Amino acid sequence: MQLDHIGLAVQDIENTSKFWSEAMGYQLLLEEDVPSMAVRVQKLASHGTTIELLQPTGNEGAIAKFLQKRGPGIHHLSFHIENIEEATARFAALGYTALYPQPRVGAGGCLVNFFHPKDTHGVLIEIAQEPSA
Ligand code: CMX
Repeated sequence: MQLDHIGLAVQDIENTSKFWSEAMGYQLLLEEDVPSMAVRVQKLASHGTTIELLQPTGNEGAIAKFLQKRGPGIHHLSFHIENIEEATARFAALGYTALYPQPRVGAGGCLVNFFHPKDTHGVLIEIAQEPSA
């Protein structure tokens, strides 16, 4: 599976983005609110590596909870897959149950699902299918 992006939970998306663009040389690809996840998202890329910044839009949701418990930092690894239904079924056959019964729409219109870090050795795994696939 190809790594699509590294998701970072951030308190201040503008300041974090400034660091990634001016110090790290990353270019802004996308900026949007994802209401289903209660986050504002920026994707920045350089040399084939994509970083996703996630700032909560309120006090609820996975990113708000993560920040309250842990503070800013690496939140998840996201992997590109061609067919999310097939991938979810393959994981299930191996004993790894996705968080959502059906994929949800994430940033950039991708269909996404997740595997709990308690099942995946401490790392939250996202699988993501491009909207056109
Ligand atoms: N990475 C590693 N460990 C994590 C974690 C993460 N991102 N989030 C939680 N944990 C750990 C906690 O540290 C805790 O461990 P301990 O029990 O040892 O203390 C345990 O998991 C449970 O933590 P929690 O705070 O009670 O978290 P929940 O189980 O309520 O929620 C999760 C965790 C994965 C189910 C939730 O974050 C979730 O639903 N995530 C999927 C959706 C999501 O992340 N959306 C954000 C936007 C994504 C996007 O748009 O790309």
